[in-house]
Amino acid sequence: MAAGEAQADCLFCKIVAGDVPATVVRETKDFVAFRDINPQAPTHILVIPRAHYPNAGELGAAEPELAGTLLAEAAAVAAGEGIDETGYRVVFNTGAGAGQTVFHVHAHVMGGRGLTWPPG
Ligand code: D5M
Repeated sequence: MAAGEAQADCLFCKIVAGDVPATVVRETKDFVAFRDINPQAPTHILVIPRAHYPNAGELGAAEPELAGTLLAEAAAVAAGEGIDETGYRVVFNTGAGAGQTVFHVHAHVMGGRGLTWPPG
């Protein structure tokens, strides 16, 4: 398998392909942002690269420029949702032990309520 190639068994690759429906809020040549199906905050959006990388570390190692642009996309989504002024959180769960359940890198962009620290 070539790095970045779509995976037949990947849920988020299916969303990128349009084979699984999602509530898309923003799309660019390289990224898709859609509402999380199980929101943990009033605003909870997932930002994914169209290319398949299993997690943030692997994306950063293989495509550092794309990884950097993902942060800009997260900020653009937060601004589009109007949560940039009040504060928001960008999370990359990495590994099952940290709660990652979908192994296609995704930034959780969450806001719209006060967020406490540390997270669970
Ligand atoms: O985050 C994976 C996230 O993906 C989790 O918050 C639920 C969300 N999810 C799962 N299936 C869907 C679909 N079909 N649409 C939108 N959101 C979805 P993780 O960090 O891997 O636990």
